[in-house]
Amino acid sequence: MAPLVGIIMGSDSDWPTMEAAAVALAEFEVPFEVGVVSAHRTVGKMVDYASSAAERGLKAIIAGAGGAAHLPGMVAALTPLPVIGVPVPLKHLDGMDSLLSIVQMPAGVPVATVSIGGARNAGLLAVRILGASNPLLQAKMANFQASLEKLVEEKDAALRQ
Ligand code: RP5
Repeated sequence: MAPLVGIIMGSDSDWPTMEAAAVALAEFEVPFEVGVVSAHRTVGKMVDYASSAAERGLKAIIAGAGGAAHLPGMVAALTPLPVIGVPVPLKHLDGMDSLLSIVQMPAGVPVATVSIGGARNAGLLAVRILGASNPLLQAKMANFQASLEKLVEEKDAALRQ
C-alpha cells in the first residue's frame, strides 16, 4: 500500500528515538515510509521531499531532529500537510535545545510538537489525524484508548490487593 505517513529524521542517529513512531503506525496498520532528510546537510532533498509530499499521497509527516532541530519547522513551511515534530534528545542539554527549536514556531506555520523523545505519541497523533476521515481507524483508536484505561484499572486493582 502507498504510504500515508512520512517519518523523516535529520540523521540515522535519530532512529533509536524515532523507531517508536514507526512501531505505533505499524500497530494500527497505517502504511508509512521512513527516511533521513537533513535540514542542514541535505537542503535540496528536504525541499523536494516536503514540497512533493502531499501530491505523493502522504497525509501527515512526522519529523524528528535533535539539537538545532530545524527540520520540522522547515518542512511545515514547505507543505500544507500536518507536521508532527519530535524533539530528539542528544548528549548535551537533555533535548531542551531540540524542544525549543521545534516548538516555538511563528504564527501561520504550525508544528504539532510532542514531548522530548515522544515519537510514540507522534505516531499515535498521526493515527488520530488519519482517523478523522477514516471511521475504521478512529474505532481502532477508541479501542486502544479503552485498553489503556483497562490496563490502569487492572494495575490499580493489583495494587489494592
Ligand atoms: C541533527 O543533528 C540530527 O537530527 C541529529 O539529531 C543531530 C546529530 O546528527 P549526527 O551528527 O548524529 O548525524 O540534525
